[in-house]
Amino acid sequence: MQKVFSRFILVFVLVLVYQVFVGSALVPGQDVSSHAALPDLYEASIAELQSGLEQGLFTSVDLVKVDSTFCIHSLDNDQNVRQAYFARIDEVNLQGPTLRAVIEMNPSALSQAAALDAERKATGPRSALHGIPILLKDNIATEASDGMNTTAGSFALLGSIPPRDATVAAKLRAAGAVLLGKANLSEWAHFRGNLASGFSGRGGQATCPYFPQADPSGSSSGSGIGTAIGLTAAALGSETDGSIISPSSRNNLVGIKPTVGRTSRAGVIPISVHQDTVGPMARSVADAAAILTIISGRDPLDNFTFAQPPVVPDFSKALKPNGLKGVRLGVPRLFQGSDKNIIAAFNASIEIIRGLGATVVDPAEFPDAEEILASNNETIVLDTDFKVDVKNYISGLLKVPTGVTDLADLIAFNIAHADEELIPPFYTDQSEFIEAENTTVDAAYYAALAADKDLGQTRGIDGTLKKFNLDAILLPSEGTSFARVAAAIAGYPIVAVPLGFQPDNVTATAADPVIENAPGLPFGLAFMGTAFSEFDLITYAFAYEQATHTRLKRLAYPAAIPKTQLQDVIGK
Ligand SMILES: *[C@@H]1O[C@H](CO)[C@@H](O)[C@H](O)[C@H]1NC(C)=O
Ligand SMILES: *[C@@H]1O[C@H](CO)[C@@H](O)[C@H](O)[C@H]1NC(C)=O
Ligand SMILES: *[C@@H]1O[C@H](CO)[C@@H](O)[C@H](O)[C@H]1NC(C)=O
Ligand SMILES: *[C@@H]1O[C@H](CO)[C@@H](O)[C@H](O)[C@H]1NC(C)=O
Ligand SMILES: *[C@@H]1O[C@H](CO)[C@@H](O)[C@H](O)[C@H]1NC(C)=O
Ligand SMILES: *[C@@H]1O[C@H](CO)[C@@H](O)[C@H](O)[C@H]1NC(C)=O
Ligand SMILES: CC(=O)N[C@H]1CO[C@H](CO)[C@@H](O)[C@@H]1O
Repeated sequence: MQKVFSRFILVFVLVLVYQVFVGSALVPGQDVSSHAALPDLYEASIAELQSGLEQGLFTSVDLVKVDSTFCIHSLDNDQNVRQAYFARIDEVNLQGPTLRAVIEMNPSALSQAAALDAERKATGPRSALHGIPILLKDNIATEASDGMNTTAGSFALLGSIPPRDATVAAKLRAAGAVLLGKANLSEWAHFRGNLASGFSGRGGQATCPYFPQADPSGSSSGSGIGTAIGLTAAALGSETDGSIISPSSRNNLVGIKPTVGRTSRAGVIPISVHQDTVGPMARSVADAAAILTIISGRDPLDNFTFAQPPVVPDFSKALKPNGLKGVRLGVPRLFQGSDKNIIAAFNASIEIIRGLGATVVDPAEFPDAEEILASNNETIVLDTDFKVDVKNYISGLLKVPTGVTDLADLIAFNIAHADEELIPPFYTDQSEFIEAENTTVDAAYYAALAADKDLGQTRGIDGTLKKFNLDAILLPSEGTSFARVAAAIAGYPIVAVPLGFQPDNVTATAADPVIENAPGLPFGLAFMGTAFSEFDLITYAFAYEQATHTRLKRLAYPAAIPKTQLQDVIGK
């Protein structure tokens, strides 16, 4: 009895301490007392939102209103409502810190949320995502009837009509998620040329909410920014080489880069059929796992998806707090990068992971690391694939108002619309396009493709796992571009979680046009494995996340934290 009681007191004190220190920090200057049951949208988990919806504390319409900048015109011109509607995104997207995370809101989001609210009342929720707003990277197609564009950030595809939702968008829609809008990105998923991450012609320069004018990383930049500060419950990004993992880490998130073939790419503006993959970016491993469960699976429109086992696991079942016990992880130090602050935090994480019962083999170098570092085969494959795959994507569109049909047209379009796309002084480059246009599918291409598979899989990740008898590979997810290259060319999965923040005594670099390093910028920890090992990687990442809870140890800078909360819109 005594023991139970003191445990109760302890929990009570912990909750109180959490409320005082974390709770108050999360809602600067806000009175939460009268709405204690409402989740703070900066951090609200999908489960918390779902539970609030189920209890009737708020509706999906309320969520969209808080999260949405729009619909006001068609629905209600009352000034108070207008304030609420424009709330969180409006506060930070083009005003205040001008983060430029979101390109377009879904004009149908509010009516879809209302229909989903009615359906919940009548027949209950369809899934864990019923009524939950999700932001999509602007290379993921949505039905034109919604009223949103799908452009990879380029004016060249403005007004184009896709034949249907991308399969991942259709799966979210079928699960009852609200497709909230399109996120800004590095244009063409960072394949146009040597440009700052987070820039697109249509969306402008996105920046990181952890330091003014800082590089948000990319190419899923807006998906990362928007999720980091609660402009949405979570987002989808896509990765060819680093584009989910890097912005997830830079924006203090959990990112899952699934095995190529785990999630369908049908309806996703491509770089390479051999390396592209779509995955969740979320504030917790649990949220990311819930989304991955819904978007995974075989799809007749993308035959790579038939490489996965027929039954999609429920990735939420991978959330085991003791998930690192008895696991063997290896550290390829040659790929850890050179940032001393990151390496120090990474070293500390290894001790935590050992403390959680894992064996860490350190170092566990890739046997052919030097060859991977020297190889340029990936460039040949991506350049050649892009030219073919982007033409395929465009040829499947029902309408393209600009008339572009292929890569040569895109290059010409940019020159003809230089004021919108090739903007001086920072955004004039399209060298990657020009290089890709100069490729042909030839013997050298097939040799490069075969070399990548051999280097990335057989002599890369699989070879290293086998050599050291490992379950997975552990690395910082910033400064590991070479290791990401191995996972990229292999088509293998990565799960990243928050690891730490640049300390306050770091000197901010000059803005060129964005700041590359600065105090408080987050970085992540990556778990990498063999094909279709997402379930295990999620288990490891969850155990580490639960033991550390690094995400809340530092918030975005104050101006980048939206103030509007659910209590500001409910019943208004
Ligand atoms: C696309 O953007 C244009 C211009 O901003 C807008 O008029 C249109 O409604 C959007 N949606 C579609 C499906 O074209
Ligand atoms: C998918 O289909 C294409 C063309 O139909 C074929 O060339 C390719 O080998 C197939 N890929 C897989 C992974 O089955
Ligand atoms: C990290 O750990 C490695 C291996 O134990 C060690 O060689 C290195 O000096 C450590 N670096 C930092 C910055 O702590
Ligand atoms: C491609 O990889 C093979 C095998 O490692 C290597 O011999 C070749 O030099 C690489 N080609 C390029 C262009 O890097
Ligand atoms: C095009 O490719 C050829 C042969 O691969 C190369 O010699 C030439 O320099 C390339 N041109 C450009 C503009 O990249
Ligand atoms: C910065 O602060 C860290 C502690 O956060 C300390 O270990 C490090 O030595 C400091 N570096 C400099 C250059 O002052
Ligand atoms: C939703 C939103 O704020 N979209 C904006 C994205 O950026 C472009 C370019 O500045 C604006 O025109 C959009 O209104």
